[in-house]
This record gives sequence, C-alpha cells and structure tokens, in this order.
Amino acid sequence: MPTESKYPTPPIPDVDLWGFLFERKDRQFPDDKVIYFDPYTKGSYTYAQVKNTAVEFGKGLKALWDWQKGDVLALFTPNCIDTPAVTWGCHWAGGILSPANPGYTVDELAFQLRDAGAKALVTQLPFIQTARAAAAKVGIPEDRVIIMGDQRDATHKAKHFTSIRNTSGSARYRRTKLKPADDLAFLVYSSGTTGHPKGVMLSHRNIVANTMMIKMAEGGNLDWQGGPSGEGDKLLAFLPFFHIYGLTCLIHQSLYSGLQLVVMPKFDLEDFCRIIQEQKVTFGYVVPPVVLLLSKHPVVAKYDLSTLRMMNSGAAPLTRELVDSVYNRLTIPIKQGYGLSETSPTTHTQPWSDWNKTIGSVGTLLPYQTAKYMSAEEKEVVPGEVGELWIKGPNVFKGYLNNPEGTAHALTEDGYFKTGDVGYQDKEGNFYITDRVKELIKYKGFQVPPAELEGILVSHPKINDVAVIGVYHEEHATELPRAYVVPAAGVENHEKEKLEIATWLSERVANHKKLRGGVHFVDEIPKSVSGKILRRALKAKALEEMKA
Ligand code: 4UW
Repeated sequence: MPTESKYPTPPIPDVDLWGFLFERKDRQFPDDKVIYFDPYTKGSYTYAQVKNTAVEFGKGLKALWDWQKGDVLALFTPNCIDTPAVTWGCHWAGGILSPANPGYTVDELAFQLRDAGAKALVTQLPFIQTARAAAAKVGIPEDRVIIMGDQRDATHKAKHFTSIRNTSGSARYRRTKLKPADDLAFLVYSSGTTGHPKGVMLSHRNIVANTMMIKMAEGGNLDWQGGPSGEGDKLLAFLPFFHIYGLTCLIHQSLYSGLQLVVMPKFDLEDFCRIIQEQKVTFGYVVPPVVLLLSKHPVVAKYDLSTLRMMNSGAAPLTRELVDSVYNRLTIPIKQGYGLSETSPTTHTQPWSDWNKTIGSVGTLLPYQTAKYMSAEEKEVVPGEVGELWIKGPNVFKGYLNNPEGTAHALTEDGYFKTGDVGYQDKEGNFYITDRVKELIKYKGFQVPPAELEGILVSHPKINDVAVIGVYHEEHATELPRAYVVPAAGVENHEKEKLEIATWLSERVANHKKLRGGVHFVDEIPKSVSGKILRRALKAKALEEMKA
C-alpha cells in the first residue's frame, strides 16, 4: 500500500501564482513589510514594491515586445533582490520564466535559450558578454538582452528592466489570466534520470501547491511577527534562485509567508557568518558542504550565530556525523528536506520536533503526497525494504519540454514520478535515501550530468573513450566528478596529460562541472551488452582505489 501524507489537506486554491501571492484574502502581514533585503547594498523590496515593480515590468513586456501568453523569458544572473519582481512581472504578462546558472558558458546558456525557445533574456552587467554571445547564437535580438541589479550600462546599449515599462500611457494592458493547472510558470533545467539537461515544465499549480505544502510543514515554526529580532523570522538566501530549491523554498515561500529573505549573491563563509550575526538571521536553508564548513572552519568561531533556530539541509545526502558535529559545536539543530526539480521541489521534510530523533532521514511526506518504494521489477516493496522512490501529488511536474520519451520514462500513467533515488521507509513513515539509480552527479547540490561531460570529452583528440562518475569525498562532503579515460594510441600515462584534459574541459563547462575528482586512465570502459556504461563497476573501482 502506498504511504499517504499525515498532514491535513485543505483545498489548493485554483489560482495562478499572481492570484496566490498578490490577490489573496488571508495575508497576515502588511504591504510595507520588507521581504527581500540585500545586506551588501542595503537595498530592499517591501511586499508592495515587489508587486508594483512586477506590474510595471509586466506592462512593459506587453507594450514593448508584445508579450504573449506562453512566451519564455530567460534569466541569467546570480541571486539579486530584483529577481522576484522580474519573475512575477513575466507571469503578470502571461510568460514563463526559465532561469539559468550564471556560471554557464556561452554554449551551455545557448543550449537552454534554444531549447526553451526564449524570447528575451535578463542578466546583470558583469554577465552581459556571455548573455549577448549566447543570445546571438540563437537569434535573440541584442535589444532583448536587458539587465537588472545595481550596475547600469554606461553605453546605454543594455536597458535596465525598470525602464521596460509602458510609456505610451495606454491603459489597455491588463494582467493575462492563466489556467493554473495547464499553464507553465517555470521551465527549469534538470538532468533528470539520464542524459542532457531537460526543460522541466512546472505549472502555476505545481508551485502554488508546493509553496502551501512547505508553509504547512514549516509554518507553525516560522513566525513573521515575533521572533528574536522582533521582526519575525529571517531566512538567509545564498542558495541560487535559478535552482528549484532556492526558487520555491526561498523566493516564493518568503513572499507567501511574509518572512524576510536576506539575499546573498553567492556563498562566502565569512560573509555568511557575519550576515547571520548582523541581521540576526533565524533560519537557514543549506546544503551539506556548508554544514561541513560550519562544523570545522575556524572562521565560524569569530561570529555569534546563536540567533539561528534551525537549519534545513537538502539537495544531497547529509551524514549523522555532520549533524552531531554542528550541534556539538554551535548548538544549532539541523533537519533535512528532500525534493527534486520535477516535484517543485519539496516532497519530504523532517518535522522540527523530530530533528534529533530521526537523524539521517529526509523526513516524512509533505501534504498531498503519496509515495511508494518500488523493486527493479516495479513491484511495491514493504516498509524496511529498499527500492526506488516513486511520488505522486499536485507538485509533480507536467513533463519534460519537447521530450515525450523522457516524460514517458519518468511519469507513470497513474501519475507517479520515478525519482531515480533509492531508499526505504521505516514503520513510522520516515523516509531514507541511500543511493541513486540515475546517472546524475551532485557537486555541492549542483547537478553535473555525466553524459554531457562525456560528450565533450570524447571530442578531445587524446581520448578514445570516456566515462564520468561522481566520487564521494568526505573531506568536502560532496561528490566530485571524475573521468575514466581510455587514451588514444601513443598517449602517455602521465599526470601532465591528465591535467591537460581536465583543464581543457574546464574551459568548456561551468565551474561546478570541472573534473575535481581527477582524470584516471584505464584500458577500457566497462559496458553492458547494449553498450550502456556500467557506472556501478566504475564506482566500485573508485572505492577500491580510495581504500588502496
Ligand atoms: N538527501 C539525499 C537529500 C536530498 C538528495 C535532494 O537538483 P535537483 O533536481 O533538486 C534538488 C532539490 C533539493 C531540495 C528540495 C527541497 C528541500 O526541502 C530540500 O532540502 C531542504 C532540498 O536538489 O536534484 C534532485 C536530486 O537531489 C538529491 C536526490 O538525488 C534528488 O533526486 N537530493 N535532496 N536530502 N539526496
């Protein structure tokens, strides 16, 4: 029997994200509550300012570029307090937002722009060259590459998003009405169970449901009005907004719940600690490598982090040793959550009260979730037995863009999503993730698709064949991508050659995809009769090598 969530299941409102966030009747915080705060520039957006800026931008999209329902706006930027207004401005005009990793190379960005069919692109000034080059490759006109953030373009070639407004004075621009369950809000890119990044189609209802689900699970614990600072809970936001974890759990959750988000453009340990101390941050969404730093790094001792009431870790496995170590050092409890791009993302979280009773578990099922673990023969296994986790609920995506085969592989006819993760549940309904059946590598929570790296590497003249796997490194609390290479005839087995290959790849991919786990030469790549790389055999080999 599949397991059902134990939470109550009030009806999910039949509204799109704009209606859900900006036209709701039950909002309990005022218009002038600061929701997004930049601790570096001290810039901020209140609830009302986000709404007004988004409306102006939405009108501008319609007036200037004839924005139509379903048009895709791509976003290529580190975290910035302008991101929410741009996002919902795009929705106001009926558009779909497709956020991309600002570390992408021109080719990586061009792939996403082309695949998503982007009509325009928003970036920040330091990223404009990559953005323009990628836009040019896919035929997006240069004047449709615009900027946000504090820096302006002295040449005036790149317009700021706040100047994309309706200057005609025409009152005819109205918000585009959307069908919450049918119309897409986001196209996020994920490697899913196999292969190259795919456009994950997330509807308005998907994100409305997940935002409600997260609030119901965390909500009783997070407070918009009381809290140690007198301003209610504050969330620290360094996790990237372009990734589903940051997109839903940070941007949407904060505006829905009225929690202030303290926005960092990127992670820096000393800034992380200093900002927690200065801003009296009370809650943090983190990933295991950050937990590791908090458990060990000397810089942490310089700061007072005692306002942190809880941290939530996810995106990759977290060990009991790390949770214990941080608690022993800082008395900060850490619980886990779990989710995927395809589930909008959060499906499980440990209840706050259970953080130290079920360490190692990713938690219990969030509201509206039904789940089961399945054997390789696709038979449901009983609690305690290991299988692949399948999940059903209103947060499950609509499919991969233009990819019926990938969609059919991932979604069953009765609505279950096959996560590609392996684990078990105990009799109390706590879920555990122990392994992955899919090929995906997770470097510090970021996805590294091995097939993509293999595709690039095999074009190197010194490489005959190649396979990439993730090798877990305790010292870094993350997997590191490693290439096993069959060298071309005459190539010497020297460190110099391996370094050259690793460097060559690093010039062609985003930073998180570098071969930090090294390049190893082998005589052949283990493959099945059908030619599929036997990654398990390589993983076993890597383990042996580490022991040796
Ligand atoms: N333990 C082990 C975990 C865990 C995990 C994820 O890039 P995506 O598609 O998405 C994410 C989402 C992370 C996330 C969502 C909601 C939430 O509350 C939370 O924690 C607080 C984190 O990373 O990658 C999905 C894949 O990431 C792995 C797993 O393999 C999954 O299929 N993963 N969380 N706690 N592994």
